[in-house]
Amino acid sequence: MFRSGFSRAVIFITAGLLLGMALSPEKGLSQTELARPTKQQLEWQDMELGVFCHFGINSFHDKEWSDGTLDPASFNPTELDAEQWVKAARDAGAKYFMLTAKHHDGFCLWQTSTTDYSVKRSPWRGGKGDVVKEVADACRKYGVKFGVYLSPWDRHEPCYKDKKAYDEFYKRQLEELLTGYGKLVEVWFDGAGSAGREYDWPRIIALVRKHQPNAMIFNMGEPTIRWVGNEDGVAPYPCWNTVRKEDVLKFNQGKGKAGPEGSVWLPAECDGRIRRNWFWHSDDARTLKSVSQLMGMYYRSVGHGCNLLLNVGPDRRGLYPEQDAARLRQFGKEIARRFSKSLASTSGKGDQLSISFPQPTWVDHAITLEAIQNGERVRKYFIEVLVENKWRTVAEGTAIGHKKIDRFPAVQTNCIQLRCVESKGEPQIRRFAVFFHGRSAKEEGK
Ligand code: FUL
Repeated sequence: MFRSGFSRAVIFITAGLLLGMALSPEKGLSQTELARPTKQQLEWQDMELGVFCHFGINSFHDKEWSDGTLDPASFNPTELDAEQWVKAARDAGAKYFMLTAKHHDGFCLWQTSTTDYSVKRSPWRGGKGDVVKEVADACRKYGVKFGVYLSPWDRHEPCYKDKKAYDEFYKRQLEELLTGYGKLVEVWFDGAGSAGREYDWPRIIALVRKHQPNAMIFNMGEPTIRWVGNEDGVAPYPCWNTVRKEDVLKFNQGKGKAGPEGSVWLPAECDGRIRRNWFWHSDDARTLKSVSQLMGMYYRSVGHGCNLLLNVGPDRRGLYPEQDAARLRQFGKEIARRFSKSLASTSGKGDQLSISFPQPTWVDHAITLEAIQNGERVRKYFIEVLVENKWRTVAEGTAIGHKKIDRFPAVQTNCIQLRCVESKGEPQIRRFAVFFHGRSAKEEGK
């Protein structure tokens, strides 16, 4: 029932019985009362960190949004190396990689049969290149999962004006991506530019389900994951995993509201950028985020139970700039330095879990995970340390969900406990782990 990451630590699990509350295994909870994730959602949430890759015709013109008129011949990366991108993502600890196969400008990074506004009409690899294939292959090689972004809004395609014709066109594009590049982890449907436009979602989603039944669907149609509501790579707290049925499609406009009583499991993804822009620009190198800023993002995305999708754009050579790749490595190292080895950890069911140390031990971080396959149960909790025989609260919160990282001022203690004071059903804690890294909890923002 418990395990320890620290041999000298003595760990006790004090189940709710300590509070005099005799708990039945499910505290009278029927299986239907709590929304639960699918197996695919669980796997997706466990990945925690992904790298987003905005690359396309815009990368060659210092543009974020172009209108579909840029000359395809200007797409000419001189040293494109998708393995360098994927290796850098892996070094950050990212478990998935999302490529913009087509952004709003309509320029396609693969050998599509639907339009010639693509790599086909570029000088790159003599017009025979396929960026999607090179990235998919690199991902397979380095054990990183692969997914695609395919913008519904298309500013180049003349048939966009004709709803029916464009729906067919878009489905053909999607089907090429769904069938030509192996397993996809996620399909990103970006709502930008599409306000007021209805696409043929039932058929679009049916295609995803048919060809890639395990892929997550981001934010449109019948989403299985939701947009967190900003592009800063951070989640509000609490960021519950469940939403009301009637809200499922509202997140696309940044309008839905998640709450603990929702009947649909719809976890959030936080998309953010390593630089100011999504695409590479010649003049934004100085906006490259520091490790400390990235850690701040991490605490407020992964640390709030969400996935972080961090964008890094390749430059005109078709490479991640050296300083961006190095930053990804440093970021990965810093996450590992702080969290790969706990002082001690435990797990179990019940309202209370504690970790005791034989000697007073410095602590300043706790990471708590719920066993969310059984629903998000905890509604309110405290983390307390025993100091001079008195319990002192060092952190408190509402949602735990997939993961909650709590930071607090360093304190020396013989015992630290997680005490859940409100829950729906018996709390089931997958892991409660404590750490010490000795920096002020104020750093990197709350
Ligand atoms: C937005 C887009 O308009 C941006 O260009 C970028 O792709 C971002 C991830 O989503 O909606």
